[in-house]
Amino acid sequence: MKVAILGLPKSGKSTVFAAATGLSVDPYAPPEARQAVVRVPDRRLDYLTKLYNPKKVTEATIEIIDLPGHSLHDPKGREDWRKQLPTVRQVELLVVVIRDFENPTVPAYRDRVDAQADFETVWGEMMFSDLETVTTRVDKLEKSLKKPSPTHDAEKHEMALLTRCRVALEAEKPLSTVITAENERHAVSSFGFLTEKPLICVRNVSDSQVASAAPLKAAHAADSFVLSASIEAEIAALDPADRVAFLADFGVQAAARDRLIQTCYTALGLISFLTMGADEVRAWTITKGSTAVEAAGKIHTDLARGFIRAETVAYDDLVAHQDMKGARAAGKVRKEGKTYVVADGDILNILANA
Ligand SMILES: Nc1nc2c(ncn2[C@@H]2O[C@H](COP(=O)(O)OP(=O)(O)OP(=O)(O)O)[C@@H](O)[C@H]2O)c(=O)[nH]1
Ligand SMILES: [Mg+2]
Repeated sequence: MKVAILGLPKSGKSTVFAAATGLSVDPYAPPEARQAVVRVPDRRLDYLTKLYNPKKVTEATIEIIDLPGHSLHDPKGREDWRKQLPTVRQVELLVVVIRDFENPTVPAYRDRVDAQADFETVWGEMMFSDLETVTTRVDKLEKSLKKPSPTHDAEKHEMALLTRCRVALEAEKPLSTVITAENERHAVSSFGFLTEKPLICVRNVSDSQVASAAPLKAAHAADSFVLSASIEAEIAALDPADRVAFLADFGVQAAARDRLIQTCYTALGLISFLTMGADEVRAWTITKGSTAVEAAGKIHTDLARGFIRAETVAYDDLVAHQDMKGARAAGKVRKEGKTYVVADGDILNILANA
């Protein structure tokens, strides 16, 4: 999974990135794009590791990209925003960080702190960028449709779809409201439309506001939540054992890192299944609704091809009966076929013909 963090200048993006990745980001470094792979914390792996003492433990991972902010109110800034679009178009999910903290040493965007207006600015620019892409392509198609060509029918279809896209964007509706069918999604996937991607809106508030502030109104966001990037940065530096108490002092329940990762999973409709053995205990990411044979294919294409069955036990059942032996004795280990829909936390052992 690939995620990009974006927003206006000095909204706290790199601080959120640092908190999520555990990396330290030099506040005086020139604004630049950074990238890191984050391991997804999963308590279930800890339990399985204790049981099996495997040679290797592999968590699911998320790739996070931190982008510098640009002023969207001057031509140079908008030019720079445009330059980073190819990177943004590749990701599956956008995290927009909006500033809502007072700090006299950090200049505010347009000299005022107005979180709701800032969100609208970023969102408006996303719509505008998609409209530009759509318009450019429509103009091209208009020309080529005037001449006979072997791809005429396909182009006509594309034209109809993009015309609907243009109408929606002009009416300030995101493309996620237009592109709903799987074949449409496929047809426009190469454009990487921003307003088609799930978006998480993060309101970055001062320490004193974090317990009371409400999430921003972000109409088309998959989720909207509040954090204090400066608290998060402090937590990242603490011993894990001290984190809960530290957060409780601010009235915060969980570190935003965990919430952010969880929200990314939910927004993308992802779940994890687990595999275990003496060699490796591992978490794998799949889309909700995936079948056993699709899960097998995630591990190895050969396992999908030769699939016989999946020996399955729910993580909670395993824990309730201590180990595999206990779960088996209690009749909790099932034999499932190709079309079994895998549930979050299922432990799978795939049997396949070589
Ligand atoms: N008081 C306070 N300061 C913050 C908070 N979040 C970020 N800052 C400070 O604001 C400055 C900018 O934060 P960054 O995380 O670098 O902001 P950014 O969005 O990555 O900035 P650009 O990449 O330059 O667009 C840093 O000096 C941070 O320490 C916060 O929640 N509270
Ligand atoms: Mg930054």
